[in-house]
Amino acid sequence: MEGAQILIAGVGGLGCSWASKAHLRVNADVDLVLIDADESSFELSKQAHVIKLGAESNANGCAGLPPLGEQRMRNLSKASMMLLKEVELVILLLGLGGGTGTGAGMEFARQAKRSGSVVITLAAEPFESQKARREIANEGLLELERMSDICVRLSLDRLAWQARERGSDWTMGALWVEEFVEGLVRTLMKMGLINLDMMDLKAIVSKDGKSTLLVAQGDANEPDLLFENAMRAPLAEIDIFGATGCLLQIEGGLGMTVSQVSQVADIFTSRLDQNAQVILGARISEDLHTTLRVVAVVSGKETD
Ligand SMILES: Nc1nc2c(ncn2[C@@H]2O[C@H](COP(=O)(O)OP(=O)(O)OP(=O)(O)O)[C@@H](O)[C@H]2O)c(=O)[nH]1
Ligand SMILES: [Mg+2]
Repeated sequence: MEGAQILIAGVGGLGCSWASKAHLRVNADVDLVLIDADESSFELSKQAHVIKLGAESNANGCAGLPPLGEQRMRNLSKASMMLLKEVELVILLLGLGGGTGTGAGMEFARQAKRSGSVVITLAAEPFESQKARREIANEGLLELERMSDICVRLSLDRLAWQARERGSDWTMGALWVEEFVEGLVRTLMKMGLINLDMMDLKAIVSKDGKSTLLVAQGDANEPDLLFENAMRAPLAEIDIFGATGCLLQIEGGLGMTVSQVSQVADIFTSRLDQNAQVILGARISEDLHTTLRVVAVVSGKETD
């Protein structure tokens, strides 16, 4: 896979904010689209394609009404299908609980699938205390999961809590999302030492059951810590036990050894089903020095 066509898509207020920040880290390599009814979201990036939902600019967005967001997105399917034409992978970022992210986000995922893309969605769940928003979120989530090859649910409570621990801007918790998207894009963009490509990704995500994603970075000599880091991600649920498929990409500096790669691979696959299909890739990136970066796409989990 020489340069897969990847599109980062942000939908709604939080989605656009996350997507534009994540895109700054990889902007030479991938496209960005911002989708919102609220034009102020488009000021976040100069490089973005924009899709404006609804006729007039409206700071209320889609007013907390997912069906309105969905309808407006459907009306613009011509524009989005044009944009999606050559795209192989969509990384979709949104916050559930409002009208735009929930409604238009789900419809955009549907359009992306229809045009043949693999869709990886990062969906933030509203804070526990936001009861009304959580109800809206739950309504939209099922369909969003159905439309995505992988739907990773982020817990805003966990995200805010961890961001606070790291002393970063907890209001958005964007740092973790930026790192996650960067790891994912860098992994899926280029060819590895062992060749992984979009077909491998499709083979893994097409398994029955749920899929999730782990991304971690850490010292090459501390594989246990690396795994712990991955498990500490602010996901709404992390359960890889018994999964039947795993695509594991390990990236390290020039000094990365075969034994480091196999130790990390052992740890990340030890909880999978013993007959799991594991596709392993490894790549050297000079800028990583003694750090390893691991991206694991885990699929075929039992649905609950
Ligand atoms: N951490 C954090 N979460 C936010 C912030 N703004 C919104 N959210 C969360 O993200 C969810 C979606 O909010 P938005 O992205 O603003 O909603 P939208 O998709 O634009 O929807 P409408 O404006 O109703 O059309 C909400 O349920 C909030 O819980 C923020 O600044 N920080
Ligand atoms: Mg909004």
